[in-house]
Formats: sequence, structure tokens, C-alpha cells
Amino acid sequence: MGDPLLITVAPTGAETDKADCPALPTTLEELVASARECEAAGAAMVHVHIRDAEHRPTLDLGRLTETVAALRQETGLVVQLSTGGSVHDPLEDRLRVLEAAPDSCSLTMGTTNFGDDVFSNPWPFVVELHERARDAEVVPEFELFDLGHVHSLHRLLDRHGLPYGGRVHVDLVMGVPGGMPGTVDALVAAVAAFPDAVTSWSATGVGRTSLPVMLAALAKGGHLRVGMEDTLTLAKGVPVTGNAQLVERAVRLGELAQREPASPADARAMLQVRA
Ligand code: KMH
Ligand code: ZN
Repeated sequence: MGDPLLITVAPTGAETDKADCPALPTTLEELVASARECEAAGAAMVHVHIRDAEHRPTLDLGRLTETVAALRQETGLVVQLSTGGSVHDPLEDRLRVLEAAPDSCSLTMGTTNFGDDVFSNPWPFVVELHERARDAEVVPEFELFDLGHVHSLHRLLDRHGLPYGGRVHVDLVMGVPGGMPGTVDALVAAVAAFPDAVTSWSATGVGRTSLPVMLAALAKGGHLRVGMEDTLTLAKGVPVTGNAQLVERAVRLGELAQREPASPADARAMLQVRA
């Protein structure tokens, strides 16, 4: 067997409307239930976006804090809060996500076109988030949407040092319209250009790029992120009915690649999250 396979589940995201996808976990109860199912299926980390009472994306600090507490109470998963939020969230609100004291936070390495929108990550914001996360002892997951973001990661680590815990975990988010494509070639190019400081990485392919990106990541020895934030169909015309389905598929692919799912304890050690 190869190294344990870290499976991160991103169950909700900020882009899909509940009305269009009733199975999307948008309430706290639905999120916790989905996270429990995903942990049982083999996930070790959860990447969290939350919604308000009308199922709209929110970065409300009270709700975020309550969500972290509930996920800690009901699961053993490493809890990663999104600092990306939705494309409409102000930068200051995104920085304040750290005050909810998650184990981990996402940290996107630059601005990218995002469909018809712009996902804004100006350099001073990236640096501020990196430094605030280190001060708060929160382990970042560096989100790379584009090949240029790989080089921004070099620049960040060279000029501003390693994150809390000393490990550098990266997630390639591929196939977003406006970012790098979800192809084997793009994945190989990104991994080849990683800074030496990178200690672990995962990949996620949005939409129909989900499967090719998973297969390429496994072939390159990476980890996987799956979930309804990124993928709403299992195949053309076959809707996902719940996040655990996507985790189960990742586990099956991992087993074919001779990788057993990492436990949450394995993930905590791998990422060096705060005890
Ligand atoms: N919702 C996207 C605009 C992250 O979570 O950090 C940003 C996103 C990345 O999902
Ligand atoms: Zn996200």
C-alpha cells in the first residue's frame, strides 16, 4: 500500500442555489449530517462554506463559530473554513473568518476570473491572510486556481515564511472557467513547478473534470478533494444525491491505486494542525 490518501470533502460551496439542488447541505443540521456520513465513508477533512437562514452564502462570524463547534462535537474531521467565501464577500469579512478558530483555512494565491465573475485576492490580502493565519495558529491550505498561482506561492513563502506548523499543503482547483484547465497536462505542470517547501498536495476538478483530475492526482501521488462544491453529477445526466457518494467514489479509486484513506488523525499529523 502507498501513502495514506487524504480525502477532503467540500460539501456546500458558495455557488449552487439550494433551490436548484435540494440535496446541497445548507443548514447546520444538514452540514453536520453530511460531514458525519463523509467521515464514515473515508473523508478526513471538511472544507466548509456556510449559508444563512435563506440558504444564501454568509461569513457571519457567529454562525461560523457555531459550525466549527458542531463539526468538532459530531465528527473527528479536520475543520477547514473557507476564506474565499463567495465572489461578493468583502476582503475584511474574509480575514475575520480566522476568528472562528478553525483547524485550517483556505488561502487562495491570487485573483482569478471565475466564470463571469472575478474572485478577488489582491497580493496585500494574500500576505495579510498568511500572516494572520500564522498568528492564529491556523494551518492554511494554499488554493491554486492557475499556474501563475504556483509562482505566487514561491513568492509568498520566500518573502513571508512558512505557515503555522511548518508544513505546506496545496490544493489545485482545476477546471474553473477562467483558471487552469482540469487536464493531466496542467496538473503535471503545476506539480513540477511547486516550491520545494510543499509537503503535501491535493487536487480537485470542477464539474466534468472531476474524474480526470482525480485519476491524474492519484497517478502523481497526490491527495483528493471531492464534494458538491465542485461536482454535482456522477456522470452525464446522473446527479449526485449526497456528498458521501463522491467520497465513496474517491475511496474506490484510491483503493485501486493502493492508497487507503487517511484517518483524521493521519491528516492532523500530515498537516500539523494545532492539537
Ligand atoms: N467560492 C469561490 C469564489 C475557497 O473556498 O477558498 C471561492 C472558493 C475558494 O470557494
Ligand atoms: Zn471553497
